[in-house]
Amino acid sequence: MEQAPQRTPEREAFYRKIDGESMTALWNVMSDLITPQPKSACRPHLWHFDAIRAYMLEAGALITAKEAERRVLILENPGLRGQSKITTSLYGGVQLVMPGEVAPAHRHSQSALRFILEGKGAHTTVDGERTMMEPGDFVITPAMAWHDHGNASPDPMFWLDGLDIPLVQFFDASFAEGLGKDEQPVGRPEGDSFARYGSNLLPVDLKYTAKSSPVFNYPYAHAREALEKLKAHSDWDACHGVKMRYTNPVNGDYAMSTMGTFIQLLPKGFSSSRYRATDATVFVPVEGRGRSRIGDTVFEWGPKDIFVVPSWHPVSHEASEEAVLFSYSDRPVQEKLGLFREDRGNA
Ligand code: 1HN
Repeated sequence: MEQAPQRTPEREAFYRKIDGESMTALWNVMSDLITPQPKSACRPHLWHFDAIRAYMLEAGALITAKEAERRVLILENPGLRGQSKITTSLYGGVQLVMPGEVAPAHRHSQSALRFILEGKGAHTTVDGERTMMEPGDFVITPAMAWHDHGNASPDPMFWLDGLDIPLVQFFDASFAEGLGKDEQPVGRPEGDSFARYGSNLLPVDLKYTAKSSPVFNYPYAHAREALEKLKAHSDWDACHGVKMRYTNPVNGDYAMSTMGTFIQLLPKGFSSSRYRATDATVFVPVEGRGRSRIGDTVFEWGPKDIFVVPSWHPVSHEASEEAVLFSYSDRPVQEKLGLFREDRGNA
């Protein structure tokens, strides 16, 4: 794209005149609109879990989950402060539910994922079915599904919330309502969805049209077992190690329509090839330690830390111990719109 044309007194006078009519000249802004490569305010950033955890416990003493509705500290990308965004298109936050607390039932058009960081024995109820949550579990709250959380365990429970809030905001399509009580009625036994849809079986006459997977808890134990088997083959991907995406068993699509979710294993000592893609990605190491280079920035990470790789920034990972990383991005949306692009170097 060409740079903006020179400004002359005649042109300036013209711009002022049309400015009053809510018009502006494309030729002055075109090169900012149509950039040769993605140009984002989103920055690489890492939050250490220890720091998040300490602040969350402080928040735990300041406000109840009930009063807050959701006791969450938003992870705001430093390049996007004040916008409640972890990347340009997605939201991230860490939620704390203390023993005995409930986060009351509500629903909204934003879809949410939970990735459990610490604690065991808290539950979430989604559209009438309850599931217990454990570290490493990936749990879905689909758009407009009633959901409430509770913690009957003796320990605080922490998880990462990923939502498509900025996407819904972009489309001006937000709807939300409260149920008016803490907990929704439970209508199905625990484990019903998993038995029905998550066992490599489907109900024989299933006609399923919802956008989100009918499985809403993808237990870590299952994903971990798969990675453990696959790592032995050593046909590791040069950019990703052993990387899998969570799927909707009905159609093989992503588990959620607006957010792609992934789990990958980096073998001990593995050093990945440089990779870049248009989907800015939020990573959460679950096990192991390592470092990631994002452009000129290097992050050292361990379990439960959270870091962001912005769109089109080259990233490479090194695992000093065998590591497992969960991640999420807007890749399904970009793929559906024909916008997704990746660059594997020559790997
Ligand atoms: C929400 O419903 C939850 O249900 C968490 O746990 C975070 C952030 C913004 C809007 C709704 C939850 C949220 C949220």
